[in-house]
Amino acid sequence: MTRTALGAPATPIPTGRSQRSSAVSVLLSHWTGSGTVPSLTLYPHQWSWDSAFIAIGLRRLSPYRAQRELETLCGAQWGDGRIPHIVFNPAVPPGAYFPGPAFWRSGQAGAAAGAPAGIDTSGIVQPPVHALAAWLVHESDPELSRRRGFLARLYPRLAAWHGYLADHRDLGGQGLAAVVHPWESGMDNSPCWDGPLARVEPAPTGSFRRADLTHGAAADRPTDEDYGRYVGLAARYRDQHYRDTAASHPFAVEDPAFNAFLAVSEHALASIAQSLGRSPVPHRARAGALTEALVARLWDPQSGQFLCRDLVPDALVAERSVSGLLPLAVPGLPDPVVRALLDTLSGPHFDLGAGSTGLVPSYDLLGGAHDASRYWRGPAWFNVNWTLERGLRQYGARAAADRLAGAILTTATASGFAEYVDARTGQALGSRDFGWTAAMALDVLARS
Ligand code: 2M8
Repeated sequence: MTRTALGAPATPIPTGRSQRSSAVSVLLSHWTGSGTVPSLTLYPHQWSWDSAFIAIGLRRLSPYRAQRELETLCGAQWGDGRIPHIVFNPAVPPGAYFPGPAFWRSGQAGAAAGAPAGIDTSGIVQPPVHALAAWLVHESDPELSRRRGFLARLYPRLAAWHGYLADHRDLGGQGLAAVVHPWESGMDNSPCWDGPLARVEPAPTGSFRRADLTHGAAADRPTDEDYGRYVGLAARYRDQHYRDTAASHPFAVEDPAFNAFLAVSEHALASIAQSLGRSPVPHRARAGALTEALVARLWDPQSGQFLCRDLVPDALVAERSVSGLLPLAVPGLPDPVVRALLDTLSGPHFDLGAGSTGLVPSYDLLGGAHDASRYWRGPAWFNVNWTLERGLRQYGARAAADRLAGAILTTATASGFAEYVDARTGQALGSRDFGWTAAMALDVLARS
C-alpha cells in the first residue's frame, strides 16, 4: 500500500463494498492524527468549513475524532477571534498547495491580529458552521463530551469567533458579517462574485504558480484570470496585516449563506451555553437579530430568494446562487419568506427533485453564467444539499427532505464521493474521495 505525505493510506475504494464502509474508508484515509484533509491530492491541509462538515459525519464513526477535528481547528484561532480558513500541515511539501504558508505569512503579517505562534495558517475565514458542528458532535456522545470537557473548552473559542465576525466584519454597519474575499464564502467561483471581483487588480501572470491544475481538470476549475484576482486580493489583505477597516476592502459582500450559517450557529451556541449552565439568552437575541438583518438586507421578494449585497455600491447582486436558498436552515423565518423559498427551490431555477440526480445546483439553471461543470457555477455540492435538507425538514417539507437525503447518499457513493457533480447527470467532477462528501453520506446513512 502506498502512503501519502500525511502518512495515510491512499488505496482506491474497491467496488462492491457497502456505502458505509466506503464512506468510512475515505474519512479514515484522510485523518492526519488530529484532523481531516478534504482531499489527499488537491487540498492536503485542514480547511475550516470542511472540518465542520466533516466533524458532523465523523461523529457517526468516532465522536472522539469529531471532537479532535474541531479542537485542532480552534487551536489555530487568532487572538482577534478569527478561525482561519486553512490550517497548514507542516509535514506536507510546500509546493503541494498554492497559496501556502509562504504566501500568507501568518506569523509575520498576522502578528498584530494575534495569529498563533508556531502554526501556519491562512488569514481569511470561511462560513461559521463550527458551533453547529460542535453541538451536533456533543449530542452524538454527551457523556464523552462531558468527560473531556469538550464544550467547556470550545465555548469561549466559538463565542470569540462569532465576536470577531460581529465586531470586525460588520462592514455594512447593519448587523451582518461581510466576506472580503470570494474564498471566504466557500463558494469561490460563484457568478455572484464576477461583478465585485472585476474591481480587483489581478496578480500579474507568472507571479504565482497554480497547484490546483495538477490535480483538477482546467474546465472544472476557476479560470486563470479569476485566480489572478483571488491572489491579488489576498495579497492586498495580507499586506494590510489582515486589518478589517471598511475602507481597505475593494471586495466586501454580505453573503446570505455565510450569515445563515452564523445565525444557525448562534442558535447552537445558545444550546451549548445552556448545557454549560450559562444563559442562552444573549445568543438567542443575537440569532434573532441576524435573522431580521438577513431578511431586511438580503431578501428579494421579486426573485423569491435571498441575494448577495455588494457593499461597495451598496446594492443587491442580481444573480441567483444557491447561497440565497441556504437561509432555509435558519429557524424563525417569516412564513411568506419560507413559502417563497420552497417555491423557488422546486421551480425552474433550481429544479429540486426534478433532475435525474435530485440534487440542487450551486447556481441558477437558467442563469446566463450557468456552467454545469465549472466550480461553484452550476454543479451540485454535498454540504450545500445537506444544509438544504435540514432546512426542508425544519419547515415541514418532510417528503422533499427525505428525497434529498436519498439523492445525497446515492449520488455521493455512485460518484466515488466526488467533490462536486453535474446536478443533472451526476457526473463526478473535481477531486474524488472528498472529505465532506463522505461525511455527509455517512450522516445521512446513520439517520436512515
Ligand atoms: C475550495 O476552495 C479552495 C480555497 O479555499 C481552493 O479552491 O483552493 C472551495 O470549494 C472551498 O469551499 C473548500 O472549503 C475548499 C477545500 O475543500 O476548496
